[in-house]
Amino acid sequence: MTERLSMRSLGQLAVGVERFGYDRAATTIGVAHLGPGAFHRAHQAWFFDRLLETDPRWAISGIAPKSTTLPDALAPQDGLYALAELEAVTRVRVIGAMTEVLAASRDPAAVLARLAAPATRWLGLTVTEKGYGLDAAGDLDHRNPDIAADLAGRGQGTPRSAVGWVVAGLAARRAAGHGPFVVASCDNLPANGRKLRHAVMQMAAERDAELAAWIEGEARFPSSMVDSITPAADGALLALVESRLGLVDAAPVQREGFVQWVLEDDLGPGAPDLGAVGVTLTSDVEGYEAAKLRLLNGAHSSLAYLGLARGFETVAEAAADPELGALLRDLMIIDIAPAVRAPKGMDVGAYIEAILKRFANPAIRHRLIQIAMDGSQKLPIRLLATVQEALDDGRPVARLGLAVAGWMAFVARETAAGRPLLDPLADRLAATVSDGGAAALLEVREVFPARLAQDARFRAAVREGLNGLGIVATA
Ligand code: CS2
Repeated sequence: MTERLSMRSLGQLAVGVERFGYDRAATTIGVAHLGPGAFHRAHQAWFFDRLLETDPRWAISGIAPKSTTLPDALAPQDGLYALAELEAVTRVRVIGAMTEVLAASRDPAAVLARLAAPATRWLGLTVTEKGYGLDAAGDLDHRNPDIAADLAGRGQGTPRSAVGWVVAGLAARRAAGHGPFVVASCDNLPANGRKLRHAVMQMAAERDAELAAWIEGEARFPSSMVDSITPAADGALLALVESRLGLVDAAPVQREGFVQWVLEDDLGPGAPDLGAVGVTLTSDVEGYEAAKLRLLNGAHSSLAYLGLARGFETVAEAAADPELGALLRDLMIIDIAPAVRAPKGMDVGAYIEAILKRFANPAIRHRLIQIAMDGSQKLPIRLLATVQEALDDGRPVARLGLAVAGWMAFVARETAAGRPLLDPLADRLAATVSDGGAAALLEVREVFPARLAQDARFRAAVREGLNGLGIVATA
């Protein structure tokens, strides 16, 4: 029986497996992270693992806001896990940075103590677009049950939302006489730091005006752009890692070799020196965000829905299809790129070619259905803003309309097949297509603002797109 990866079995690691070189026992936890899922553990934790080689203050406490699955998987492993970088040559590294994993639903007091600890100087979040509980205007969505409960609770009881935990942590720090931690959103939202700050201020103001004033004056919420294609773990990864380590890892992660973190250069004194481990610190995060969210993520979502409609399973398969590949290239170069205010010095053409090469990576099995989830949250950010700007500029939107129609057809197809939609608006979307067909989704205002939905040029492009996908649409 192969032994489990842990600090005790680390000495049995197979020869040639990369691992952290620092003395883990000499580190202290300086980072708390809400949402320690695959992306955090493959991306930010990899940077902090490298920083720990020279600065022991930045070990991570992973805080699972709702589930106990990951804490239970990592506890027997002392928080250790393997990261596989899948390229022509696959590299595997044991990451030691996560020295604590907490389940907020099981031990809220431990979570609050960690957030309030003087040594905790950084609170990261990867809770996905839906995890912030914001409405289309970027305000706290009072219809979100976790947000509503935390607003009503006014700080009493255990937080239920990510924003609630940020406020509770800051309140505890203020009460203890400590300064705030840096609050670093690492999700695919434009101006993620500003959006999170706004949400935290709204919730804090409901709780205590003086707390809100303190947060406003003292706390920093840098925006960031994060990028690395990180497919969900699968059986192949578990087998690969066991064969490489010679040990069993119940919670490995995998990603491509490319990894980028662009962080707003507003971290304040005492922050981790992330620039020393390859993080780009800049005042122009917005340009990097626009390029990545609209070009990479916009292309990803378009490929997911149009690829699934053609029966493809992975990004590489769909991108290799001659017709889809040509459409994707034109969509990026002709339709999306003109709407992207890229950062100074970025060669957008080269950036697009690099993305297409990354999509074609044969070592990565990135399932389209993973990208297709949460479309109601992703589409406005990744495609609809680009559509509106194209319409305002008088540019054609046929391909963009087809991509949007791809999502609508996906919702209709999954609903007709009785397969559950993974989307915070799942019930609403299923009911809408059941009553009015795919085209009726244009009336879902949480996704399609009225100005866009009522634009005849956009409606025609979507209608054409649906017809091209075999869905007769007259609306
Ligand atoms: C993907 C992203 O699942 C998805 O929605 O588009 O996770 C994508 O892989 C990352 O943003 C790449 O950095």
